[in-house]
Amino acid sequence: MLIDLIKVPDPTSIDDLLDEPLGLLYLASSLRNNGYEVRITNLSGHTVDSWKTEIKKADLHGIQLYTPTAHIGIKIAKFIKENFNTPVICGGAHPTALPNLKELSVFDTINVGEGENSIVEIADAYRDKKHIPRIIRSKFITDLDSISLPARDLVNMMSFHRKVGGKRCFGIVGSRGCNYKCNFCDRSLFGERARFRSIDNIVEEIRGLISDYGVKNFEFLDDMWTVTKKRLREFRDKAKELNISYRCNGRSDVTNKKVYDLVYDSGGTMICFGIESGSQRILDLINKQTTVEKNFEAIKVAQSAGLKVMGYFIAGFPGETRETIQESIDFIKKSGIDQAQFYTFIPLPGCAVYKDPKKFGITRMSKDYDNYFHVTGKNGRGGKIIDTEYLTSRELQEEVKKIREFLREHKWSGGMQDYYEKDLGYKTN
Ligand code: B12
Repeated sequence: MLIDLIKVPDPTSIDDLLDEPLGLLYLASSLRNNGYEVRITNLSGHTVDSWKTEIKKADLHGIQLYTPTAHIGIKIAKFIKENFNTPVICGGAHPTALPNLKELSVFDTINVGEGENSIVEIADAYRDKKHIPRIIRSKFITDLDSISLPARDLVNMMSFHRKVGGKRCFGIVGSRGCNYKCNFCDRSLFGERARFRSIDNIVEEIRGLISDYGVKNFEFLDDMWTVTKKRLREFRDKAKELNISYRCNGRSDVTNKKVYDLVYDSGGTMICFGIESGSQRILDLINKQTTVEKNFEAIKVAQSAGLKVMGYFIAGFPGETRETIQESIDFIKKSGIDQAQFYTFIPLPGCAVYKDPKKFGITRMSKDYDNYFHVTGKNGRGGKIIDTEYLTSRELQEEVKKIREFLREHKWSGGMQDYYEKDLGYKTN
């Protein structure tokens, strides 16, 4: 039985061809281990309609849906139904947050949650012509080492071009879930408590990537890489002989020079903090559980350990004013951070703001999910979803222009991603 897993194109992205579709490759691996033949149809880079010639018949089609591009995934599902009349299932962050959405009626089965186990159950049911519920809620996989490594051999890995520090880099997910409760984040997919892969399991993946592709530069995509020193120490000891470099995410509230030394000593070259804002009021509204001071300190301490520091910022979280946006810009200027990325706030389904917009002072919230993209790049489109008591979406767009101007003019020391340089004309030292 042939199963076709489809990566939906993302025209909202500045560069849709940076990363392999890791979630689908995890599913593919699991299906293959259970005797299924799998094809990945990667539609990245296609314009909204040019994908049609790429879709070929299979016994079962599976589509991953993110909120801003779900409408394209739905179109693809309708195309498959009209042309082949074969079963189409979906999963991913969007249906996990909103499984009962009317627009999803084209799908025969909807998977809620992580899919490595449930997709096999679903495929078995289709193969054996057995009834299954339309919505399948999968349980969190407690032992992440039991999941087989992503089937990267099904795609041309060298066609993806994410670079960190000027070198090609592959993504690795070291843990799933997050223990924090930021009000902008939807945690329905991986849950509210982090689950960790063993260091041996991660090192095994890295060894495979080095021997298959010769790539020695990585990016840990998960939120919790730096939260325990014990794991970092073990990773440092076990990864030493591999001579790798990597970028990872960190948290300023657990700042401790030892943590950053361990990151550096295990090959870390850059750490990314969710700084979010230069205003304490906004950090508190987000429930970030850290302070502006700690953010400053974390940047300095990480830099003193030899790491470059990147900060993710949000513009337009409810409560934001022109003044607080200026505080974020001032923060960047004062902190000496090496790189920064700004995202306009989007109340992604499932996050606390989406669930109770009034509580956060939202006066209008669009449910036009096609416009739920939050990339500040690509000519500053995105982020026009809410008006608040403090800032309208029109005012936010004016501020975005200022932010883009600032990002272009500021002298960065971190070596920007090529696509940002192209989009914004960033200056690097
Ligand atoms: C890393 C990451 C990225 C990387 C992805 C790297 C990669 N190689 O895939 C990059 C930077 C490219 C990225 C981009 C975007 N991201 Co992102 N990303 C994440 C992050 C941090 C981790 C995701 C992860 O671990 N993936 C690993 C695999 C294992 O998980 P997965 O892909 O979701 O797949 C699993 C399940 O979803 C399910 N599944 C998925 N598809 C299907 C299909 C079927 C048929 C079935 C049965 C199951 C199933 O099974 C998979 C295996 O368990 C999460 C936040 C978080 N910490 O979880 C946000 C997150 C997923 N991203 C998000 C968003 C919004 C985006 C963008 C849409 C941003 C934008 N343009 O506005 C783009 C979409 C890109 C695209 N592919 O179209 C949101 C999604 C919310 C939503 N409702 O859509 C999240 C949840 C962040 C958040 N909390 O707000 N992202």
